[in-house]
Amino acid sequence: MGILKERFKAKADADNATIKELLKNHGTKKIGEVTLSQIYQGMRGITGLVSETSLLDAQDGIRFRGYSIPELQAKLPKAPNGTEPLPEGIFYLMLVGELPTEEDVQYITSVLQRRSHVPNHVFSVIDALPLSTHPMTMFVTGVMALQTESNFAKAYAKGISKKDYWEPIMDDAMDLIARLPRIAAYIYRRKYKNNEHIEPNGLLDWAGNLAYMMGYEQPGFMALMRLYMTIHADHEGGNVSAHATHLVGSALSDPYLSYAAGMNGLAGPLHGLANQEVIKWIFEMRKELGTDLPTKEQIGEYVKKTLSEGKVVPGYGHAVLRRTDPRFEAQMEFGKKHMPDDPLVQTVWNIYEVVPPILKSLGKIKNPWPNVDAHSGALLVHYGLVEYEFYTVLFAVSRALGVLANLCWDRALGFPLERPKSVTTRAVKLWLEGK
Ligand code: NMX
Ligand code: MLT
Repeated sequence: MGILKERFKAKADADNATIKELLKNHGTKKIGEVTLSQIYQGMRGITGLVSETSLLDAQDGIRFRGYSIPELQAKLPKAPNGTEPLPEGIFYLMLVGELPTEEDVQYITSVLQRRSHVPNHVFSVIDALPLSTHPMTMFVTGVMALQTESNFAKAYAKGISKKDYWEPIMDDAMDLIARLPRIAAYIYRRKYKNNEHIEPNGLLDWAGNLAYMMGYEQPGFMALMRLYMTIHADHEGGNVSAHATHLVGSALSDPYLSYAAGMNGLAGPLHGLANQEVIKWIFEMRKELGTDLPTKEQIGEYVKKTLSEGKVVPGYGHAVLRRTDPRFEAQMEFGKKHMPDDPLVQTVWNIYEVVPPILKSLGKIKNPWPNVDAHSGALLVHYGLVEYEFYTVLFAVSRALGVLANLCWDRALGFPLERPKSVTTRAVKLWLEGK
């Protein structure tokens, strides 16, 4: 057993004891009330899940095991001469519950390097799809093809005991995380770079290697990938991709099946696909207005037009947050440092000034502020990554860290099959009539 497994097991044993005690003493305490509106309105505000890796506060934003994004930027180990945290560190933090040392992060990097081989049949399956296929469809198809490698599925078929589930789940999680950059880069090079592929660089960290295999070797882009992979990793348990992964995992579907389910959710425009929608929307605006740097007045008119056509303003609003997303702020800081004069980045900042008052004035939108997706694309375009349909794949690679760390926890804590109760409107009416 490696150090990661040892430390995870020790933490899981301690947490299991805590939870047992907690439920023994407080198991019947009410944690909230559910109104009729809530069950018709996306279960917003209902506390119904446990996710140990991160916690989202409407005002404070996301905290990973108690640490905010600026704190993690300061405290997590960085690549040699690097400025941004290595995402291996946030993965360790989510799994073990403590900040990693430089050595811990190097250990994770080396494990991921060792496990990164992708079998050929995965590339054959991706190659069988037409080039016009959306990159997220190629990505999830590649992950499904990789399911042949699941340790958990094999162990379950052999009759593994419940108490040992967590171990092959963690092996699958590490294998899958290790292999995703190769699959993502393969899709990128196949679809956009003439099918000319770049072999992995065994000396690079996980995010640096992704950038390298995609063909982006600039230090700025590598730094961006490390930041990007860190800040997109997790957003507590109720978002669509985390919740879907957790739900499917609760049927003891292995991590490949569960993660693929989650990423099918990430591919929706109200969730992770919003990052492509933002850049598509800005490119369309620039084309329609015939300028690369629209004025704030022009942006305002374009926003009103978008709303009048019954469409959402992509990158704005959130189901939980009621402030500017700290992940947007982290990217804005990166932009100020690396590319303050880039017209697209400046447009994102101008949109940030124009959109919130317009959305507020509508009266119905609970959060008029930008989310993570409002900024990410502009930074990628700056380094030449203009193929916006690919952006959600990058989000998906990062989100693997959070949802797969969660699956390890789900099995280590022995969480059962998830199966909430549903009702029909007829049943609701009868209930209201007292029948
Ligand atoms: N533009 C226009 N209308 C909006 C927006 C927006 N950006 N955000 C919310 N609304 C509307 C929403 O469609 C709803 O309208 P209606 O009552 O007619 O159905 C109304 O405002 C109330 O919605 P909220 O309660 O404020 O938001 P909700 O929690 O339902 O949805 C989002 C949250 C994120 C789905 C929503 O804000 C949205 O569609 N935003 C644009 C898409 C986006 O940026 N998604 C990315 C989220 C982050 N991520 O990566 O996952
Ligand atoms: C996320 O990162 O998952 C999004 O912000 C959506 C959410 O938290 O609901």
